[in-house]
Amino acid sequence: MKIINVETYLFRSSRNYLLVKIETDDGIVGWGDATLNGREMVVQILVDNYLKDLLVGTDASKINEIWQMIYVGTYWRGGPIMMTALAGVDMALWDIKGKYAEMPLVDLIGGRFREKVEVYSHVHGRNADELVESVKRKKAEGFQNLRYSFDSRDHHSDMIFTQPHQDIVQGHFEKSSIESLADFWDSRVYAQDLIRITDRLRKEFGMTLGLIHDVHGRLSLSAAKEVCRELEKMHLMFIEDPIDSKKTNGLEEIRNTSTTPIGIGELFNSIDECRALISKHHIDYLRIDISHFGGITPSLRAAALSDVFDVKMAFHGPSDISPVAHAACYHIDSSISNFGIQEYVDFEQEVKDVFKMPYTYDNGFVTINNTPGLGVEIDENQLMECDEYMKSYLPILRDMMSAIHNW
Ligand code: KDG
Ligand code: MG
Repeated sequence: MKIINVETYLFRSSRNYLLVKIETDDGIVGWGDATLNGREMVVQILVDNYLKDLLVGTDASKINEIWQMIYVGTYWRGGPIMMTALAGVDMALWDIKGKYAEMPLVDLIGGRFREKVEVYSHVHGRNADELVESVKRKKAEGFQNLRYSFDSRDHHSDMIFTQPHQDIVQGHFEKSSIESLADFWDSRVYAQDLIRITDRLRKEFGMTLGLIHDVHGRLSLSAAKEVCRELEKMHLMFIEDPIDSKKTNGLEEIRNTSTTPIGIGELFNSIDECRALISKHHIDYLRIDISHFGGITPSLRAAALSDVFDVKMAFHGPSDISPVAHAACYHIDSSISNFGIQEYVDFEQEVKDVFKMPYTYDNGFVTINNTPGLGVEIDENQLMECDEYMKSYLPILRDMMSAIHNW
């Protein structure tokens, strides 16, 4: 089962995606997702100019060995660019293995632990009333778990701080300067609004609705401690990234002062970045992104390590990684014992025209079918019809106290 070709496809189908396609000499084709929102071209260069040379001629069945050879062998290991490229390759190799074995990934990695995977969707409102209406609509679609976001208004200055809709904002396409990317933000106004709006949601919908809020690393440690303490009685499923997830030394303090569950992980690129958080149980949910963590191989290790320390998995599932990555998550979610929840996106029709999904959503749950491999069929004719890649930049938030935050 020798690799005879590695190709990348960078295109735009409602937003940008980068796919890796690997072909073997026995005619099997595997697909992986290597999309890194805002830096796609760099990942493509890495796959095309460095990884392809290493892969062609290698036995595609040796996934663990190939993974380590690339990861360790690069010497300058890790980081989002490298780990996204490696993820694209890794997913394609698992896809090949499943197709060769005529088994879906879920069976290759231990079989079904559950038939259907519980998911959460996103709701946004410009204010509390609008948010309540959005929740009602999503509940009517069957969702029992929702991540909520809202805009904040400073009543003194009348400034509105838009909390970005992280699922749909792709970034700024036109850029005149780095300053043009920055939106203003006031963490104090936001923190107060978060407490008030969460309380309103609980009053409207009771305690059984699963509520998740993504702070996106925008709070200082002391503000995050206060917010987590205040939210304790509102029983969130979890608060995501309450502080900058690259500076997690403060998490212990949050843990010691509140019982609000914490989910972190979308910015992690390797197990080295989360080993201590898991083993010290500073987080309740590990939210790694399969496309930025090096793919299926290391995600299975992270899930197993989390299981040992009683941390649950809640894979990152935004629309800026393709359905190939989402399918890989659903396979893993279906097979592991420490599954927590999965972030769900209903892709636009134009995306569904390119990617034939192996999974279906019904009443708050997703079921992955038995198509071999990852199970996503790529319609290459449709892919060729897609728009060209369009460079974009993620926004920046500039706090009134002049700190720069994640958007
Ligand atoms: O590209 C950035 C998005 O993937 C991220 O902002 C989405 O935070 C996110 C989430 O939890 O889905
Ligand atoms: Mg997030």
